[in-house]
Amino acid sequence: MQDKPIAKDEILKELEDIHKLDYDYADGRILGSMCTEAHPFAKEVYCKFLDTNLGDPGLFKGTKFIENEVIKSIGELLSLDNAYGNIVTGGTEANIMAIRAARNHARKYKGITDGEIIIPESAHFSFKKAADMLNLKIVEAKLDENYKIDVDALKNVISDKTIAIVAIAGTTELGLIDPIKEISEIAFENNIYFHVDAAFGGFSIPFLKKLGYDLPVFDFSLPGVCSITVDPHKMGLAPIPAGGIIFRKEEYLDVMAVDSPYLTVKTQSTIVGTRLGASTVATYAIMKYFGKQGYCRIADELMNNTKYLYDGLNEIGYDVVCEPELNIVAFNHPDLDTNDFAQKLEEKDWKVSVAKCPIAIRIVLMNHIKKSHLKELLEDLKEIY
Ligand code: 0PR
Repeated sequence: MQDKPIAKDEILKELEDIHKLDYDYADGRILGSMCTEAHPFAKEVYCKFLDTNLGDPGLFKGTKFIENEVIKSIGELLSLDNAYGNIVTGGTEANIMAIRAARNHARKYKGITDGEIIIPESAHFSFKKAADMLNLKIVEAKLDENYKIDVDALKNVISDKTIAIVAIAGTTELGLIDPIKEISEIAFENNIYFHVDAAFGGFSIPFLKKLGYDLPVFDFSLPGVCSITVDPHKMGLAPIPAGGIIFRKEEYLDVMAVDSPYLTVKTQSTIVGTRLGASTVATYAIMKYFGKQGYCRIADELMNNTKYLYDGLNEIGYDVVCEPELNIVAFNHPDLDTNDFAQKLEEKDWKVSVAKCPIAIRIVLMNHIKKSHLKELLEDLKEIY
């Protein structure tokens, strides 16, 4: 740090220049992100609540009330009347909380001290962090030919040490929904904690179903489901950092509680102590602002764009990995190696990401990618072909 203060204008000028290194969602070039530009109204609300700290809720009773309301609303969206949980920093923290709840619950009620979690090969890497931090062993459940959990393979890896089973509603790479109903039954019968990672799909599947899209049930209406991750900062169009963890029962929060003697509350169950209230309030505001109708409109629009890209790719002759269930399309060039293909797209200034399972270019059709961008992309893809 320099000795003397610097004038605001000078600092702002410097920051503006540095900010130019960042890609802008509005350019429509970011094709592999699950985040998007937050709605201007959400940003406006965010700024008003920047000083609030949900880590000491007795001091911020209004903001804590809003967190409870958001959890209630998301819970209702997921067919749960009395939801418990928190708005956290993202899907990673939400998944770690779910696994921590499962581990502590199994330790307390089943005496399991060297637990295992069963996750699909398609699971987000946040579960690897969870297992590492919580000293758990990962057991992978194989996928079937459609890149979804193979239920029989899953049954075979359940053991006395299994403290949680994880399934995904909207996989990171392909946007697919695992056979959650079948897995819920298995988890329920075996009295095993079942967590659904709907970080991506949680804010679109309920709306698409409402519109009549034929998508499987994935929520708390299935008795085996104990918790669901659903991220406002992905398909919810809320500003970062806004992940959501919803628990069916309060006891899952209770088993994680530690004493917090000098706070305005006696215990704390979240991982993070001092917690920003702004993104939670912005989530509340944007959910009210859109309502179910608004989210239905957005989800439908994004699926239309997805179909447009899917059809366009097939028309040119690209190998599309699977028919999209949600707004992600993964594909390969019939001849080129995927990384070389990605390089060609990078040269044309498209920011793509490469999926690993299977290896393919993956495009997440978020709100910032408009039809006009897709037209441009398809033109470039025609050229590369
Ligand atoms: N669960 C699923 C199913 C996810 O896809 C992700 C993130 C997470 C959990 C973790 O969420 P947080 O990143 O909020 O902790 N999926 C994307 C990914 O890792 C996130 C992402 C977002 C990646 C923007 C790139 C990007 O530009 O691929």
